[in-house]
Amino acid sequence: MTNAATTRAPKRHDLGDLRLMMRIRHLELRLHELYADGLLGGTTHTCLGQEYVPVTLAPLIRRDDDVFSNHRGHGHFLAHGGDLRSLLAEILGREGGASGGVGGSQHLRAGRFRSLGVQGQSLPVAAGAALHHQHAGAGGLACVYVGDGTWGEGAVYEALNLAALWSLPLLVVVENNGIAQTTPSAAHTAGSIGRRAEAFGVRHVRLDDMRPHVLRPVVTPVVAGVRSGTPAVLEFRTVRVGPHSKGDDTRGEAELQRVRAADWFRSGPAGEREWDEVSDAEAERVGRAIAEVLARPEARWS
Ligand SMILES: Cc1ncc(C[n+]2csc(CCOP(=O)(O)OP(=O)(O)O)c2C)c(N)n1
Repeated sequence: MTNAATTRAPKRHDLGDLRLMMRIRHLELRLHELYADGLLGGTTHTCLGQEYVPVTLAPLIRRDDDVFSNHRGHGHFLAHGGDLRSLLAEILGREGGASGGVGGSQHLRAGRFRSLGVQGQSLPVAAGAALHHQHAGAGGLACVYVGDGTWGEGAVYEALNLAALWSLPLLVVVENNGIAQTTPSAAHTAGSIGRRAEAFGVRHVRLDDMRPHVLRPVVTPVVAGVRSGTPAVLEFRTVRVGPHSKGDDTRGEAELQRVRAADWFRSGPAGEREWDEVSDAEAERVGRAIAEVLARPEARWS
């Protein structure tokens, strides 16, 4: 198990990373407003606070890799090459959505990127995709995003077992935000994710920083190792800044204050010249996309 907390790196974000993080942030903020205004049907789970995780990994994942996302997948989708308007159209049930506008927030598809909300289901499927990549021999991998609460699903361990046994190119990305819906991790996880991975002989790296340019040099060799058959678990220690879904946040004020203080969006500006400029530009970009998508006809079942 490695603890990869680093504090000596330069402060500045890469501009491309910052733009993408801001785009995801402003999208997620607007989705809560759209829901409140009755313009978003069904449900949605935002990744507020966690945007930097897929942004860190994005340049390391190839278009021919398989990416499996979960219920909190908007940031994953955008970071792994999904289009903003097709995401919005899917969430808002309009024409041109990533899954025809009838799947909604949890059913996104772009190339070899797919999301589904059933916890734990994706790990065995990702292990199967990793087996395919192993057979194909082109250095591809399967990357799967899960939350800490999902480690309560037995399928996680079946997949880890086979990944280790067969040396599968499987990258498990854990966004450990310390809570599963309303249950704090301490109330649902005995031991630790690191020790559980270790029990199968699967490499585990814990990541405490929240800046892509600091994290990327740490995860790059791990991803390269996965491509050559050393499966790995990357555990990002992160925060869920928003509610679980729409208005369902049961955390007390003290905990919410701790979480907000750790949010990259609030704690970032020191030494970042372009922060406000990039934030405003991305907010505007998201606003334009929403206006355009809302003007489209509703998606139809065919
Ligand atoms: C098999 C299954 N059981 C229950 C749910 C309902 N559910 C959706 S998200 C969630 C909590 C997930 O927690 P975690 O894995 O920590 O991810 P987070 O929401 O914190 O990102 C639950 C219980 C589900 N989607 N799938």
